[in-house]
Parts: sequence; structure tokens; C-alpha cells
Amino acid sequence: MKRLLALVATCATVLGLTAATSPQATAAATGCKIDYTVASQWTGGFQAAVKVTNLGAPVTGWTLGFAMPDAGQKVVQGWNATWSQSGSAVSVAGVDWNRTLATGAAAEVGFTGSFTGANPKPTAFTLNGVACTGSLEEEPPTDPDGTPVDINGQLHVCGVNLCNQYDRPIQLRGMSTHGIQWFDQCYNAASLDALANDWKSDLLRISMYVQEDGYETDPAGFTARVNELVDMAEARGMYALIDFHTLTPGDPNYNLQRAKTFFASVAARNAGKKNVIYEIANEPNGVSWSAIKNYAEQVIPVIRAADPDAVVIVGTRGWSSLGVSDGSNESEIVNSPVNATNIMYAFHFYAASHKDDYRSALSRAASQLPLFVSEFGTVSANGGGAMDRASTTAWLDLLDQRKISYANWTYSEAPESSAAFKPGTCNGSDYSSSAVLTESGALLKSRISTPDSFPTS
Ligand code: IDC
Repeated sequence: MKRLLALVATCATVLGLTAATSPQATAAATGCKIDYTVASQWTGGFQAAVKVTNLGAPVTGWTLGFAMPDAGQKVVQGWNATWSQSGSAVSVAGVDWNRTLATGAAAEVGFTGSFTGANPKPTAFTLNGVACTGSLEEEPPTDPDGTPVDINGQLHVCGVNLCNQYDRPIQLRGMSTHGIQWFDQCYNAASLDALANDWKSDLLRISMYVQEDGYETDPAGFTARVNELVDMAEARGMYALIDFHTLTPGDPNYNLQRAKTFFASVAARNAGKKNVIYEIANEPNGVSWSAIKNYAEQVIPVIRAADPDAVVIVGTRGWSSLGVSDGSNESEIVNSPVNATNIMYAFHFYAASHKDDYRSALSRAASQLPLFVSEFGTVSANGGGAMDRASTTAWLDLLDQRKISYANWTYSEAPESSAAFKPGTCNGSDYSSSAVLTESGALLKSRISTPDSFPTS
């Protein structure tokens, strides 16, 4: 179990007179709590996360201040806030979607930094000018018994959240396969053991393309393989997301009959399992929301007839961007939701291509619609290009904060930067060491393997 050292600074200043002289004046206690974590460190550089919890009255705008302990220590790039540094003084101002902090609410920001010599932690944290004094504490490890499926059981949608068997919101963090028609060699006992035990993944998304040499070429064969992977995930305590990976053509209705046939079969076969989630159309594109809704309202009843209690994820307009990539937004879904219960809507992003405007859309939509990030990449939307560490971190911090589940594209050795493994990895039995991981794989493994905090009552 991983133990994180966290610098916990608590500030609690009593404004006005003390209780001894005037009890009424003590009501306005102000405070904040800082959790500071160094996520990784390399020669001359490091990446840190700062979580600031507002223990005082609600604020509608905040500035976090702290002092770099050493003049050689600099913020290189910060995220989830506006960052500036003058000498050793760092100033961090909240942005649109996190500037309001209710009492007890937290904002999570982060940065990469450079340093010379030692790399001591920052000091003198303040929130809106109120000084915080800190002490070094060790976070208690969360050590849940059992696997993600043991702990959470059958999932369901509650409000805008994904909830577990105790009706409490949870976040699943995991990986997506590449197209199983191309990278099937990557999904074997050793790779799935690594995914469950070393990566500590909560879920496996099983990406079954329909076109591009996929399902349409061999319905029985692909159906059988999907079922086999559901069983392998189940045996390791992971959720299995069955992705009917429509992509081109973008209108899911093109595959309506295939979808009905496929889902009738997998839903009947897997109805008794607790670990299955159905994703009925990967990325609708070039098609209206009403056409997608119409498709969903025909496929979902087929699933429900066989497997009444499983969560179903519905793809959204503009490559599952809630319409944003088509110049629209979530309001068309809010105004005309799919007529079904226990469903979530897909939101996909590629961190190097999709940034603040997409994050704002997700933040807005998250309070109105149940969302599931069933696919995202750390790179450009074509699956390649440089990994964008800052944008990926901003996204994942936001998803963690909102408890939005995610699966990363891809747990594969595809020769593209979105893949977690270097080419050739799937010939061997190592799926975890730095020798086989790409930059994206290493980042995702470090995020996914941190302890889950699934509620157990
Ligand atoms: C890409 C793969 C690439 C493959 C291509 C085929 O990474 O190897 O040649 O599909 O269609 C998506 C899609 C997903 C894409 C991915 C990256 O859901 O199928 O995979 N992407 O382009 N949406 C946005 C990006």
C-alpha cells in the first residue's frame, strides 16, 4: 500500500476578540488546510500537487500564497489556477470553475517546478492572506479489503454520480484496450494480472470496433472474445466496460441492427454478473443529438430486457464531446435527455487538443448530467503527438475532484504515443516496469495506482 507524505498545514485564525472576552465575536473562525504532495521528482525537477481545503466561510474568489524555501526553486508550469512567482513568493489564483469554495470544499492545483540542490517543501501557506502554519504528517493509508468489484458490487446511477452498493458515489479509474481486432495479443493473463495488481486498475474497457475489420466481419467470434475478457476482468475483481466502438460511419443508426443483436447476446450472457457496464456507441459524429437519442432509445430496451440493472453509457454528439466539438454543448442533452433510467453520458477528450473550454463544459455539465469519461488520451486527438502533461494533470485532477470515472486510451503496444507500452511489450510478460512503459503509460500508472477511497457503508 502506497503511503504519501503530505505536508498538512492548518490555519485557524479567530477574528475579532477572544472567547474569554466576547463569545459572540468568536463565530467568524477562518481556516484552511493544505495537503502538499510531491507526485514525482527527477534530476532538477519535480511535480507537486496542492490541495487547499477551505475551513472558513464560503469564498467566491481565492488566492493561495506560499514561499519557495530556496531561491533556486521555481514554478515552471502550473495548472487549475493562474500562477505567478516573484522571488520566492508564489501566488496562485483560482479560475472560473474552482474559484467558489464552500466551507469544507477543496480546490486541487498542481505544478511542475525546478530546483537546484535539495528540494525542500514550500512553507508559509496562506489563503486570502490568512497565514497557515504547518506540520509534517503522514496520511493514513486507505486499505480497503478486496477488489474494486468486491467492495462496490453492482453499480447504479444516483443523481449525477456513479454509486456503489452502499448508494455512495465512487470513481472508477482504469484503462481501455485498443481495438481488439488489432491488439488482441495484449490481453492475456499476465497483462490483466498486471493491470489489476500493479496498476490497481478498477476497470477494463473492452474496445470492440464494429467496422475496420471488427465485429461486422465475425459477429460470433468478437462476441465470444468480449465475453472472455469480461470473465478475465471479473476474475481479477475489475469492472468491464463493453464498448461497441462505432467510429466511422459516425451515425450509430448505421449499426442499429448489429447493436441490437450484439447487446441482446452479451446482456443475456452477462446478466448475472456485477462487473459489467455497457457503452452502446463510442463516438457519434456528423450526426444530430436527436438521431443519437433515437438510437439509444432502441438499444437500451434490448439490454434492459436481458440485464435490467446494469449501467448503460450513451455516446454524445461530436465524438462524445457533449456536442462541444460540433459547436454545440450539453444543453441539448439536458433539454432532451434519453428516456431511460440508470444511464450516463460519455465525455471523451484528448489532453493536447482539448483544454480549458472543454474543461469548462465538463464542469458545467457535471452538475446536470451523469458523466463517464469512457475514453481519453494524454496526447492529440489523432492518438499521437507529444504527451501534454500539464493538460492531462489538469483533466485528471478535475475528474478526481468530481468523482468522474475514466478509462485511458490505450492499454496497448500500438506504435503511437497514446499507447501505454512500447512496441514489442506484448511478446513478453512485463507490463509494469519503466522498461516497458511509454511516457503516457508511466503517467497513467502513477495516477491509477494510488489508493481508492471507496465508501464501505
Ligand atoms: C485510433 C487509434 C489508431 C487507429 C484509429 C483507427 O489510436 O491506432 O488507427 O483509431 O480508427 C478516438 C477513437 C479511437 C481513436 C482515437 C485516437 O475513439 O478509435 O483510435 N480517438 O485517434 N476518438 C478520439 C481519438
